[in-house]
Amino acid sequence: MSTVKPKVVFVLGGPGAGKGTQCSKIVERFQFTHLSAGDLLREERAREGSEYGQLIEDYIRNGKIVPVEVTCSLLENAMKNSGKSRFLIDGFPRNQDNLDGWNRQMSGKTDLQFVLFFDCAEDVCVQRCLGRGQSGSGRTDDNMDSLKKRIQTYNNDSLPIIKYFESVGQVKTIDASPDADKVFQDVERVFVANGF
Ligand code: UP5
Ligand code: MG
Repeated sequence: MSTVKPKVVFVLGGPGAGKGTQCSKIVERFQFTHLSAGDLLREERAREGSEYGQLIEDYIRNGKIVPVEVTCSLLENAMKNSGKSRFLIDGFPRNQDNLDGWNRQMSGKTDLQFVLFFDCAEDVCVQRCLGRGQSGSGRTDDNMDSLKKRIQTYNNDSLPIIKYFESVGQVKTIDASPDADKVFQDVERVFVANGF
Protein backbone atom coordinates (compact mmCIF):
# COMPACT_ATOMS: atom_id res chain seq x y z
CA MET A 1 0.00 0.00 0.00
CA SER A 2 1.41 3.39 -0.91
CA THR A 3 0.83 6.40 1.28
CA VAL A 4 0.81 9.72 -0.51
CA LYS A 5 2.65 12.50 1.30
CA PRO A 6 0.71 15.68 2.09
CA LYS A 7 1.40 18.50 -0.37
CA VAL A 8 2.74 21.71 1.08
CA VAL A 9 3.05 25.26 -0.25
CA PHE A 10 5.07 27.71 1.88
CA VAL A 11 3.60 31.22 1.79
CA LEU A 12 6.19 33.89 2.60
CA GLY A 13 6.49 37.68 2.51
CA GLY A 14 6.96 40.62 4.85
CA PRO A 15 4.66 41.56 7.72
CA GLY A 16 1.40 42.78 6.19
CA ALA A 17 2.30 41.69 2.65
CA GLY A 18 -1.10 39.96 2.46
CA LYS A 19 -0.23 36.32 3.16
CA GLY A 20 -3.31 35.65 5.28
CA THR A 21 -5.65 37.55 2.93
CA GLN A 22 -4.45 35.62 -0.12
CA CYS A 23 -4.49 32.27 1.71
CA SER A 24 -8.21 32.80 2.44
CA LYS A 25 -8.83 33.38 -1.25
CA ILE A 26 -6.79 30.31 -2.25
CA VAL A 27 -8.83 28.16 0.16
CA GLU A 28 -12.09 29.40 -1.45
CA ARG A 29 -10.89 28.54 -4.93
CA PHE A 30 -8.63 25.49 -4.47
CA GLN A 31 -8.62 22.45 -2.21
CA PHE A 32 -6.13 23.64 0.39
CA THR A 33 -6.10 23.94 4.17
CA HIS A 34 -4.60 27.16 5.51
CA LEU A 35 -2.21 26.91 8.46
CA SER A 36 -0.80 30.24 9.63
CA ALA A 37 2.22 29.64 11.88
CA GLY A 38 1.56 33.03 13.52
CA ASP A 39 -2.11 32.15 14.20
CA LEU A 40 -1.08 28.77 15.67
CA LEU A 41 1.42 30.51 17.94
CA ARG A 42 -1.21 33.08 19.02
CA GLU A 43 -3.65 30.24 19.79
CA GLU A 44 -0.99 28.41 21.79
CA ARG A 45 -0.21 31.66 23.66
CA ALA A 46 -3.89 31.88 24.64
CA ARG A 47 -4.27 28.21 25.59
CA GLU A 48 -4.75 27.69 29.29
CA GLY A 49 -1.90 25.70 30.80
CA SER A 50 0.44 26.27 27.86
CA GLU A 51 4.04 26.23 29.02
CA TYR A 52 4.99 28.48 26.09
CA GLY A 53 2.45 31.33 26.53
CA GLN A 54 4.83 33.92 27.96
CA LEU A 55 7.71 32.94 25.69
CA ILE A 56 5.51 33.28 22.60
CA GLU A 57 4.23 36.70 23.72
CA ASP A 58 7.78 37.96 24.29
CA TYR A 59 8.93 36.76 20.88
CA ILE A 60 5.91 38.12 18.98
CA ARG A 61 5.95 41.54 20.62
CA ASN A 62 9.63 41.87 19.82
CA GLY A 63 9.32 40.56 16.28
CA LYS A 64 11.65 37.67 17.08
CA ILE A 65 11.25 34.16 15.71
CA VAL A 66 10.03 31.50 18.14
CA PRO A 67 12.30 28.40 18.41
CA VAL A 68 11.39 25.92 15.71
CA GLU A 69 10.63 23.05 18.10
CA VAL A 70 7.54 24.94 19.25
CA THR A 71 6.32 26.11 15.83
CA CYS A 72 7.04 22.92 13.93
CA SER A 73 5.19 20.79 16.49
CA LEU A 74 2.16 23.09 16.29
CA LEU A 75 2.25 22.77 12.49
CA GLU A 76 2.65 18.99 12.54
CA ASN A 77 -0.22 18.57 15.03
CA ALA A 78 -2.49 20.87 13.01
CA MET A 79 -1.71 18.92 9.84
CA LYS A 80 -2.44 15.58 11.52
CA ASN A 81 -5.61 16.80 13.25
CA SER A 82 -7.02 18.27 10.03
CA GLY A 83 -7.03 14.90 8.27
CA LYS A 84 -6.36 16.87 5.06
CA SER A 85 -3.62 16.45 2.47
CA ARG A 86 -2.89 19.88 0.93
CA PHE A 87 -1.60 22.70 3.07
CA LEU A 88 -0.73 26.36 2.76
CA ILE A 89 1.88 26.98 5.43
CA ASP A 90 1.72 30.73 5.98
CA GLY A 91 4.62 32.63 7.53
CA PHE A 92 7.01 29.70 7.96
CA PRO A 93 9.92 28.93 7.56
CA ARG A 94 11.20 32.40 8.39
CA ASN A 95 14.84 31.79 9.40
CA GLN A 96 17.56 29.14 9.11
CA ASP A 97 16.55 27.55 12.44
CA ASN A 98 12.98 27.15 11.09
CA LEU A 99 14.22 25.62 7.85
CA ASP A 100 16.63 23.23 9.58
CA GLY A 101 13.91 22.15 12.02
CA TRP A 102 11.41 21.57 9.21
CA ASN A 103 13.99 19.57 7.29
CA ARG A 104 14.67 17.41 10.36
CA GLN A 105 11.06 16.87 11.40
CA MET A 106 8.82 17.29 8.35
CA SER A 107 10.48 17.44 4.94
CA GLY A 108 10.62 13.65 4.62
CA LYS A 109 6.91 13.36 5.48
CA THR A 110 5.67 16.06 3.11
CA ASP A 111 5.95 17.04 -0.53
CA LEU A 112 6.89 20.72 -1.03
CA GLN A 113 5.22 22.04 -4.20
CA PHE A 114 6.62 25.58 -4.34
CA VAL A 115 7.13 28.71 -2.27
CA LEU A 116 4.70 31.55 -2.88
CA PHE A 117 6.46 34.83 -2.19
CA PHE A 118 4.45 38.02 -1.75
CA ASP A 119 6.79 40.83 -2.71
CA CYS A 120 5.71 44.10 -1.13
CA ALA A 121 7.46 47.42 -0.41
CA GLU A 122 8.33 47.97 3.22
CA ASP A 123 6.32 51.21 3.60
CA VAL A 124 3.21 49.54 2.13
CA CYS A 125 3.60 46.63 4.58
CA VAL A 126 3.95 49.00 7.53
CA GLN A 127 0.87 51.05 6.53
CA ARG A 128 -1.21 47.88 6.15
CA CYS A 129 -0.26 46.59 9.61
CA LEU A 130 -0.77 49.98 11.27
CA GLY A 131 -4.16 50.25 9.52
CA ARG A 132 -5.10 46.81 10.78
CA GLY A 133 -3.99 47.77 14.31
CA GLN A 134 -6.09 50.94 14.20
CA SER A 135 -9.16 48.99 13.13
CA GLY A 136 -8.86 46.77 16.21
CA SER A 137 -6.89 43.68 15.16
CA GLY A 138 -6.01 43.09 18.82
CA ARG A 139 -2.54 42.01 17.71
CA THR A 140 0.10 43.05 20.20
CA ASP A 141 2.60 43.55 17.35
CA ASP A 142 0.58 45.94 15.12
CA ASN A 143 2.33 49.02 16.50
CA MET A 144 5.28 51.04 15.20
CA ASP A 145 7.70 49.78 17.84
CA SER A 146 7.04 46.09 17.12
CA LEU A 147 6.81 46.71 13.37
CA LYS A 148 10.34 48.14 13.22
CA LYS A 149 11.58 44.93 14.84
CA ARG A 150 9.43 42.69 12.62
CA ILE A 151 10.79 44.40 9.49
CA GLN A 152 14.36 44.10 10.73
CA THR A 153 13.90 40.38 11.45
CA TYR A 154 12.31 39.91 8.05
CA ASN A 155 15.21 41.62 6.24
CA ASN A 156 17.96 39.92 8.25
CA ASP A 157 16.55 36.42 8.76
CA SER A 158 13.63 35.71 6.42
CA LEU A 159 14.81 37.20 3.12
CA PRO A 160 17.88 34.89 3.05
CA ILE A 161 15.53 31.89 3.28
CA ILE A 162 13.48 33.19 0.34
CA LYS A 163 16.76 33.75 -1.56
CA TYR A 164 17.78 30.17 -0.78
CA PHE A 165 14.50 28.78 -2.16
CA GLU A 166 14.94 31.05 -5.19
CA SER A 167 18.42 29.63 -5.81
CA VAL A 168 16.93 26.13 -6.03
CA GLY A 169 14.15 27.29 -8.37
CA GLN A 170 11.24 26.83 -5.96
CA VAL A 171 9.94 30.40 -5.64
CA LYS A 172 6.89 31.89 -7.38
CA THR A 173 7.06 35.64 -6.84
CA ILE A 174 3.88 37.69 -6.78
CA ASP A 175 3.69 41.48 -6.78
CA ALA A 176 1.67 42.07 -3.60
CA SER A 177 1.23 45.85 -3.92
CA PRO A 178 -2.01 46.05 -5.98
CA ASP A 179 -5.44 45.51 -4.43
CA ALA A 180 -6.16 42.04 -3.05
CA ASP A 181 -8.33 40.89 -5.99
CA LYS A 182 -5.68 41.89 -8.50
CA VAL A 183 -2.99 40.08 -6.48
CA PHE A 184 -5.18 36.99 -6.42
CA GLN A 185 -5.41 36.92 -10.23
CA ASP A 186 -1.66 36.28 -10.29
CA VAL A 187 -1.89 33.77 -7.44
CA GLU A 188 -4.61 31.85 -9.24
CA ARG A 189 -2.46 31.61 -12.36
CA VAL A 190 0.38 30.06 -10.36
CA PHE A 191 -1.87 27.38 -8.83
CA VAL A 192 -3.50 26.54 -12.15
CA ALA A 193 -0.10 26.35 -13.87
CA ASN A 194 0.99 23.88 -11.19
CA GLY A 195 -1.92 21.56 -11.79
CA PHE A 196 -4.29 22.65 -9.01
N1 UP5 B 1 -4.34 43.85 3.03
C1 UP5 B 1 -3.98 42.60 2.64
N2 UP5 B 1 -3.76 42.57 1.31
C2 UP5 B 1 -3.98 43.84 0.85
C3 UP5 B 1 -3.90 44.44 -0.45
N3 UP5 B 1 -3.54 43.74 -1.53
N4 UP5 B 1 -4.17 45.77 -0.55
C4 UP5 B 1 -4.51 46.51 0.56
N5 UP5 B 1 -4.60 45.98 1.82
C5 UP5 B 1 -4.33 44.66 1.96
O1 UP5 B 1 -2.89 41.69 5.65
C6 UP5 B 1 -2.45 42.72 6.50
C7 UP5 B 1 -3.42 43.90 6.38
O2 UP5 B 1 -3.36 44.42 5.06
C8 UP5 B 1 -4.90 43.52 6.61
O3 UP5 B 1 -5.54 44.57 7.23
C9 UP5 B 1 -5.43 43.30 5.19
O4 UP5 B 1 -6.80 43.54 5.10
C10 UP5 B 1 -4.62 44.30 4.40
P1 UP5 B 1 -2.64 40.14 5.98
O5 UP5 B 1 -3.28 39.36 4.91
O6 UP5 B 1 -3.00 39.88 7.38
O7 UP5 B 1 -1.04 40.10 5.80
P2 UP5 B 1 0.01 39.06 6.36
O8 UP5 B 1 1.10 39.00 5.37
O9 UP5 B 1 -0.66 37.80 6.76
O10 UP5 B 1 0.49 39.89 7.64
P3 UP5 B 1 0.89 39.39 9.07
O11 UP5 B 1 0.91 40.62 9.92
O12 UP5 B 1 0.08 38.25 9.51
O13 UP5 B 1 2.37 38.92 8.78
P4 UP5 B 1 3.51 38.53 9.73
O14 UP5 B 1 4.39 37.68 8.94
O15 UP5 B 1 4.17 39.71 10.35
O16 UP5 B 1 2.73 37.84 10.94
P5 UP5 B 1 2.62 36.33 11.39
O17 UP5 B 1 1.33 36.18 12.05
O18 UP5 B 1 3.00 35.43 10.32
O19 UP5 B 1 3.75 36.29 12.51
C11 UP5 B 1 3.65 37.13 13.65
C12 UP5 B 1 4.81 36.86 14.56
O20 UP5 B 1 4.74 35.52 15.04
C13 UP5 B 1 6.22 36.99 13.96
O21 UP5 B 1 6.66 38.31 13.93
C14 UP5 B 1 7.01 36.12 14.91
O22 UP5 B 1 7.28 36.79 16.11
C15 UP5 B 1 6.03 34.99 15.21
N6 UP5 B 1 6.22 33.83 14.32
C16 UP5 B 1 7.27 32.96 14.61
O23 UP5 B 1 8.02 33.16 15.56
N7 UP5 B 1 7.43 31.85 13.82
C17 UP5 B 1 6.62 31.58 12.76
O24 UP5 B 1 6.84 30.56 12.10
C18 UP5 B 1 5.58 32.46 12.47
C19 UP5 B 1 5.40 33.59 13.25
MG1 MG C 1 -0.80 36.71 8.58
